[in-house]
Amino acid sequence: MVSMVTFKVDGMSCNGCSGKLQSALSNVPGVSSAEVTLDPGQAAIQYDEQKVTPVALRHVVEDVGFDVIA
Ligand code: 9UX
Repeated sequence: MVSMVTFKVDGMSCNGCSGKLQSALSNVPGVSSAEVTLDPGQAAIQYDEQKVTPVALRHVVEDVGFDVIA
């Protein structure tokens, strides 16, 4: 099943930031769509729940250098 998750993302300060996060998320196996906006700092991700989890996606955001906030 394809599911969608939206994260609030803290720490992005220019379009390069949102671009590289969108790229990183788009390249994760199981992700079919990732749309990242700078203002508001947000990532909307469609993913195959049999291939990847929200926790793993959150780790991708953190590995790129940003924070997922509540
Ligand atoms: Mo912009 Mo972000 O120069 O990681 S790319 S601050």
